[in-house]
Amino acid sequence: MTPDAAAAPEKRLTGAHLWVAHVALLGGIVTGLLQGLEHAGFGFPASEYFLHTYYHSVSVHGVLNVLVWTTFFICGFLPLISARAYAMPLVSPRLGWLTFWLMLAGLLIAAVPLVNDAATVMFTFYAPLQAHWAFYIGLTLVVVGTWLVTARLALSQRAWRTAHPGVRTPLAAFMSLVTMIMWTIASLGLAAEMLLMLIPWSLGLVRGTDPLLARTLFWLTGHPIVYFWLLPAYVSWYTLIPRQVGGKLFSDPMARGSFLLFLILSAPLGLHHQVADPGIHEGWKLFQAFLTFAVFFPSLLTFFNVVASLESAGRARGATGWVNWFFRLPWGDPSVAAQLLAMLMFCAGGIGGLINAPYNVNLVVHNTTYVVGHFHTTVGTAVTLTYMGIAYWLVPYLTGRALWSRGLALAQSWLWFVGMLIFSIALHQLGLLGMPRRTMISQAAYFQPEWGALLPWVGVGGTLLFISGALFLLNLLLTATISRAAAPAAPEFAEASAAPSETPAVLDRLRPWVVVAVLFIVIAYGPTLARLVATSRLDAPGLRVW
Ligand code: HAS
Ligand code: CU
Repeated sequence: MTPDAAAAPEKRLTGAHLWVAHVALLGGIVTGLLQGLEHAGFGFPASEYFLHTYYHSVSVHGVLNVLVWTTFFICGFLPLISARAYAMPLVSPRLGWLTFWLMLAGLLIAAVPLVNDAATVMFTFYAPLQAHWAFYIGLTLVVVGTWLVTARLALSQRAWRTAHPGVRTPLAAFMSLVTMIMWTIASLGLAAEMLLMLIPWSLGLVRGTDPLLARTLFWLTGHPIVYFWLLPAYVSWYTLIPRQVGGKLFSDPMARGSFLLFLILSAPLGLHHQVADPGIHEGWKLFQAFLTFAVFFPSLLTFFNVVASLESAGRARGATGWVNWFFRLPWGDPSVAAQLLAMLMFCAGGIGGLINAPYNVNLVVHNTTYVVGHFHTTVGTAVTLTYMGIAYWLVPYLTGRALWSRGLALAQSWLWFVGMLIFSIALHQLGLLGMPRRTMISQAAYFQPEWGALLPWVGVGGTLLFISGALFLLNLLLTATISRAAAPAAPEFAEASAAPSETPAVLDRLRPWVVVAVLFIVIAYGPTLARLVATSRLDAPGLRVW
């Protein structure tokens, strides 16, 4: 069967996910614009009909962008790409649709309090800030939906293996499954926090809660969630981009190895978000700081493998120097250009992450806008701009209509890159000058004069990002509605120079790695969680400070 025929039954389902994702992104860029302008000194247009306060806006912005845009894009993209990779339809389209409706229902349930200013608790929903129970229940349903996506991909892999004994799982399908399994294991922390703590507490069934225990369970999931966002981008960088630029993937075994390292190393290091929290032993914080440097390694493997793939393509296009291969790549293709720019930004964003991680440096940057700068270069660009680049072939593929304007798409990608450079450099610098994150800064009594010169740039960058995001959405909307030309073929998967058959069998198995992943979590978190549970008084009342 051809990949196109195999993926045909998946197209409408993927399209449904993309609609939700892109509507969320629209809300995300509007709130982002208003927040950027607030920092630039324009005030915040609070209103009882729309966004009640600045903090209401930040909560909506975070939830829509990092929880909804990402999750719905991923749950639409990975199944489709898996069906294409297997050249076999996935099992049970009915389960796929059931999952989608469950996730959508969860999203709508959570959206009611969020929009009505009853869940102004940011996307991290730290207790003892207390949201309406519907917010927690709705988000939990979305997470349960993602587990069903994992189940469907796992069942499909089993069906494929039965039909193809002894053959290595196609790389893109393998990576998609590893991503979902990693996320499913990691999300157990969040599930425990929701089901055992936040939901009963917000319903008034228990007297109080424990902020430290809740935060620790949150970050057990909250760190690996960043790799849940990143790995689908890596799927594209490894399995599609080398072909899109006219080359080959450098190494299939190394690519699988990198994903397996993410499977075992993503979760046991969430304490690097809690360096400043009291009540957790320094020894465990240090241990998890070391693991944070360990999970840098699979990204290094990715850097090496993807650069080698791009370089061979550039050389095949006639480049001879040390760096000019990079400029010989097909920069005129918006899907490629967006993703190359995303990779470039990730070089800086990833290094920023390594700066956040050490204990003493974290004390300088924690809770400042430095962290905001970091995550806009990572999830806000490495991930988001890659998803945009994917959408530039995916939406035409789903609708059968060519992209409305390639020129606009190219301009949009560059505008995002430049806007983000301005925006994130300003935020990094402001953070080093001690400016707090998540603050309506124009109202801060402690406003520092040295912030004044940098703040307008936050507004300039935010405005460029808004324009870029709006052009992206407009281009897709016009593609889906009025574009007349027929869509070109979807990109095929890249061949690998080191072929899948050379991959050791152990790099194509999952069970042993899942066991190791769980073991690492138990080692890194067991003692801390056991002590927190044993000493928890569960007596903090819910607060509504807004
Ligand atoms: Fe992070 C906080 C550490 C990666 C997202 N991070 C956050 C928050 C978010 C986030 C959302 O240790 C804020 C959460 C909140 O609200 O409080 N982060 C790291 C480290 C990495 C890292 C060590 N983060 C990410 C990714 C994210 C993300 C990825 C989203 C997708 N982060 C932290 C820490 C904090 C933190 C602390 C807490 C701060 C605090 O105090 O609150 C690393 O995994 C990054 C390794 C990656 C690299 C880049 C490799 C480059 C590649 C590009 C290939 C390029 C090519 C082209 C092929 C070092 C793979 C090249 C071409 C040429 C010509 C050169
Ligand atoms: Cu982290």
